[in-house]
Amino acid sequence: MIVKSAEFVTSAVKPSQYPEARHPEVAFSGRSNVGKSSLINTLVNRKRLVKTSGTPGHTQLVNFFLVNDTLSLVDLPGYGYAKVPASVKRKWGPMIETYLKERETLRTVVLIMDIRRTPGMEERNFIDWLVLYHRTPILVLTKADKLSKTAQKKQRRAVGTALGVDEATLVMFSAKTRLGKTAVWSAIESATWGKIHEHD
Ligand SMILES: Nc1nc2c(ncn2[C@@H]2O[C@H](COP(=O)(O)OP(=O)(O)O)[C@@H](O)[C@H]2O)c(=O)[nH]1
Ligand SMILES: [Mg+2]
Repeated sequence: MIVKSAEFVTSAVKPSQYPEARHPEVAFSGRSNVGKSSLINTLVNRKRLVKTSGTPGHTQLVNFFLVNDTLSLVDLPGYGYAKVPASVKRKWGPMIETYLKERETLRTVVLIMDIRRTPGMEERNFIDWLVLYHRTPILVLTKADKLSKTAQKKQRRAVGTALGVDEATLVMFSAKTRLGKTAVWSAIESATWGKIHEHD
């Protein structure tokens, strides 16, 4: 994907605030602080289109962005962060569930995980749930730069086993080195338009 433009559209706390569903949409999900905003910024070649943060768990907003006036990117609030108050968690779950179930333009979900942390039931359940709703996710292991090549390979295998998926389907990524940027775009493009675009 050659990104010519990327703009912020809106922030929403509830479905009535979502922008009209006019473009194919890709949602990004992951635990707070996993590197979700950094990944989106890397994809669109921007430093700060999406705000990154050292203090996770605060934004409980769904942020919408538009790329090339044709593709909608959605930054979902991070889940599984202990410091999020229970009241927020109670609201977050149903809100995100409704979005993922009912957004008719949603083409795929990019599930971002820290390569250093072997995922558990939380991720397995989430993936199963997504598959049930025909939202088979693109699985990305980010912060790969934090591990040596050897450790990356080892951890990729461990994550594949933990999730019960073929490790070849796990996309290695780094916002720091831009490793995997083209691979993530290819996966998004093929999920969105059904084929891998020739360019980029
Ligand atoms: N080394 C390294 N740090 C990263 C990477 N991606 C994100 N970070 C850092 O991780 C922290 C959280 O990133 P952010 O994108 O805000 O995470 P979010 O809460 O999931 O949106 C920030 O300090 C980032 O600079 C990466 O690929 N490599
Ligand atoms: Mg973020």
